[in-house]
Amino acid sequence: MALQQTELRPMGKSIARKEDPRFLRGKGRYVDDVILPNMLYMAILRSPYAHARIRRIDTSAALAAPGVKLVLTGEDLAKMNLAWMPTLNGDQQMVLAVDKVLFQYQEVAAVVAETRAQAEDALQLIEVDYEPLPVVVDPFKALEPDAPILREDREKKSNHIWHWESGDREETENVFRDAPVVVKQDVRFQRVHPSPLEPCGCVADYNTATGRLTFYVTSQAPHVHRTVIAMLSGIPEHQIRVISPDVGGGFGNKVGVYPGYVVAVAASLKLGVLVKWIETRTENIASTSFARDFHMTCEIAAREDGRVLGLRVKTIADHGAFDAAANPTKFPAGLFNIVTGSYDFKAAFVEVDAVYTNKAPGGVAYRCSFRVTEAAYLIERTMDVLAQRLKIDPAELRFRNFIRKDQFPYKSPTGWVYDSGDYEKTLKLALERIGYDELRKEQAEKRARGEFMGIGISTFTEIVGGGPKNTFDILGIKMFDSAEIRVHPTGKVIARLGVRHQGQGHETTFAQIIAEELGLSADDVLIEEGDTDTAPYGLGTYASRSTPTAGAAAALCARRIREKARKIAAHLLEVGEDDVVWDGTAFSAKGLPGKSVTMKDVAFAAYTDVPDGVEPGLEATYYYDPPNLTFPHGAYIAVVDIDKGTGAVKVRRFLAVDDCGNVINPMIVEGQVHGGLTEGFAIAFMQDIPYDSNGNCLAPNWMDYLVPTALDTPHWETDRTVTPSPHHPIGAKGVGESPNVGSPAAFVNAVVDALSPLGVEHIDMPLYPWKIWKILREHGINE
Ligand code: PCD
Repeated sequence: MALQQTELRPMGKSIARKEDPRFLRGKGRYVDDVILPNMLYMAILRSPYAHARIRRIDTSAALAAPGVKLVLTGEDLAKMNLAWMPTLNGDQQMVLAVDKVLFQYQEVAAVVAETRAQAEDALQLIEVDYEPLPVVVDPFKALEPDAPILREDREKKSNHIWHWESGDREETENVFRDAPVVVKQDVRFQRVHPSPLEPCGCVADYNTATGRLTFYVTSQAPHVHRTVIAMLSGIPEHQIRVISPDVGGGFGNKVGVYPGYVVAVAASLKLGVLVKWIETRTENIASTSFARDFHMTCEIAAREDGRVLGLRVKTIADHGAFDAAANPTKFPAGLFNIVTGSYDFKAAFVEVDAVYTNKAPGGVAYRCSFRVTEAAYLIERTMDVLAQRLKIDPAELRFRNFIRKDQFPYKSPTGWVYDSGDYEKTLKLALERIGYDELRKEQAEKRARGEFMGIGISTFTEIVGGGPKNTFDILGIKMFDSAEIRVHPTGKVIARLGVRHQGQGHETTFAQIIAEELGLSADDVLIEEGDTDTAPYGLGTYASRSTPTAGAAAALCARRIREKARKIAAHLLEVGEDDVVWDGTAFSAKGLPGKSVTMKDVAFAAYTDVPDGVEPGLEATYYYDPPNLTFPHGAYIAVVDIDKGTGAVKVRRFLAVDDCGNVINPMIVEGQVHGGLTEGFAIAFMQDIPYDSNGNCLAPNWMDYLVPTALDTPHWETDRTVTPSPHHPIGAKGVGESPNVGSPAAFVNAVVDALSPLGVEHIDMPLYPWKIWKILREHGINE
C-alpha cells in the first residue's frame, strides 16, 4: 500500500505518486494538447526510396491546394541556412533532403496548412522526380572498397565514420597468447526503437513583434534543445523559451533534435504564426532515432578453472545515414567500454568502427543512452558461452570472477573507476530467492524426459550519472545538473530542476529528497521541470542521470537552505548559531529542552523577522558536478520452458535483484524495474527493425514492430540489495535503465541453456518462436 505524502521524513518510503491523479484522470497536458488560436499544421513528405538522387521537386500543385500556406523544400531551407543541422555526435544531417535521399522515410518537403488533414492531403500533390541509386543496407558491405559512397557531402570518401578504441591492445594480445582457454562469439544486438506511446511533436510560435520564439516540444532535454535552436536559427538564446509539457514516455526517443522541429521553427519564422507538427506512429519508428544495431565479436581468454584473464571486443556499429547518436563528445561509442562488466579482467581491448548505411539515423537510446545495454548483453552472453564450454555452472563461473567487495573503488582495464558494489551478495540473494538448486534438479529431470527448460543468469554492472565535467560534455556543455529551491512564507516550496521527467515520478521523488532535507512533507514541495524560462540550466533526463545529478543537486541545494535557516533559527531561539541543533524535523537549542522551531517557523521568519545582517527570503540554487558516475548492479534470473511443437518460449519466472544504492521511493523503483523488464523482454523476444535489400523498412508500425501487451508480459519478481554510492550526497544510484540493461542477457541465456543439450551456444535476438522451432527441427525434435 502506498502511503500518504503528508508524512515527515519521507525518504525511503513508498508514498503515492503526486503526478498520478492527473495522469490517471486524463488531465495530463501533452504537446498535442497545446491548442492555440490561429495555429497552423505541418505535415512532412518522406522518401519512398532508401537511396536516390532528387532530380526535381514540383510543389506548385500543393501550394495551390485548399488551406495551404507554405511548402518548404531543402532548397528553401538552404536559403535560410537551415538545410543541414549539426548532430549530437559531431556529424551533420539534412533537415529536408538536398540533392539526394539517404534512407526510406527521410524528410523531403513540408506543407503547412490550416488543418492537419489539408496539410497531409497536399503532400500527395508534391511531385518528386527520383533517380534510384544502389542501396547499401549491410554495414559490412558498406565497408567494402567498391561500395557506393553514401555521404558525398563529406571529405572522407568512404562509408567508414570513425574508429574508437579503449583499453590496452598489446597487453590484451599477450594475455590471449598465453591463455589456456579462449572462447569467441559473434553477437548481434539488433536495431530496435523505444517507440513511446506519445510520438514526437512540437508547436513553434515565433512572435514577429517581440522576436521571441516559444517552442513547445515533447523533450527529455529542453535546455539542450534551446541551445541547439539558438545556434541553428540565430535567435538569441534568451529569446527562446522551450516548454516541454507532460511527456508521454521518452525512453531516449526525445533526446535528439529532429528535422521536423527545425522545419516547424523555420515555417513559424517565415509565416510569423504558430505551427504545430505531430508525427505519426510510422514516422516515429521509421525516421527518429533507433537504438543499438551493433555487430559484435567477443573473445574471452581464461584459465581451465574458468578464471577470466582477458577480454577482446570488435564491433561494427551501423549508424544509418547520419551519425546522429547522442553521446557525450568524448565517447563516440558511448560507454560501451564498460563491457568488462562485473568481472575482474587483467586486460581488455575494445574497438568500435561506425559505418554509414541507407537506414534511418539515430543510435540514441532505448532505456540506455550510452551503449551500456549492448555491453552488458555481450559480456553476460559470452560469460555463459565460456561456462558452457568449460562445463562450469554459470552462477559458479560468475562467483569465481566477480570484482570482490573489498576491491572497490575498482579501476577497470578500460579506465572506469567503479564507485561501489557487492556482486556476490546480490547473486547469492537471487539464487536463494529463486530456489536455484531446486530448479537445476527439476531441469535435470525434465532433460531426462526430453523437455526443454532453461535457467538464465545475468549479473550486470550499469554506469549512470553522466557526468563529471572533465570527461562529460555535449556540444561542449559540461554535464552537470541543477536545482533551485524557493521556500515561501508559509513553508511551502517550489523547486525547479534542470532535468525533465517523462513519467519516472520526479514530482514525487525529488519532493521526497527536498522534504527530507528540510524537515517537511513531500506534500509541501512542488517540483517543476521542463520550462527553460524558469528552470535552472541542466542537461536533461536520460541515461538514468537525474537521480545521480539533479537528485544530488536537490539535496545539496536544500542543505544550503538549511544552513541559512539555521541562522534564522538561532535568532528565533535566541541562542548562538553553534548552539542550534537540527534533528531532521526541527531546530532546537543545545541544553534548552522543549524549545524548538520548525522549518515552517523559520520560513515565516525569513520574510517577517530576519535578524540583522541576514538577507531576507529563503531560496537557493545548486549546480552539481558529480565527482564520478554511479555504478548500479543487479542479478537477474529467468526461468523458461520451451514448447517443442511451436518453439514458443514461456517465461515461467523472472527475478530481478537490483542494487541502486539508497532508494528514495521503493514503489517507484519497483515500477521502474517492471517497465524496464517489460522492454527488455520485448527486445529479447519480439522487437527488430529489419530492412530488405532495397532499404525498405520492414517494421514501421505496431503490426510489425511489436510492443508487448499485458497478456504477453511475464510476472516480475523483485528484490534488492543496498550498496550506497560513497560519493553521492544521499547515497543513491540511478535505476531506470538497469532492468533493460540487465534483462536481455538473462532471457537469452535461459533459452540457450534450455537448448544446450542440442549443442546450441548462441541465438541472436529476437527469439521468435520460428527461430527456435527451426533449431528444434534441425535436431529432429519436432518433425
Ligand atoms: N529512484 C529512486 N531511488 C533510486 C534511484 C531512482 O527512487 N535510488 C527514482 C528516481 O527518483 C526517479 C526514477 O526512480 O523517479 C528513475 O530514476 P533514474 O534512474 O535516476 O532515471 P531518470 O534519469 O529519472 O530517468 C531516465 C530513465 C531512462 S534513461 C529511461 S530510457 C526510461 C526510465 O527513465 N524512460 C522512462 N524510466 C522511464 N519511466 C517512464 N515512466 N517513462 C520513461 O520515458 Mo534513456 O537514456 O532516455 O534511453
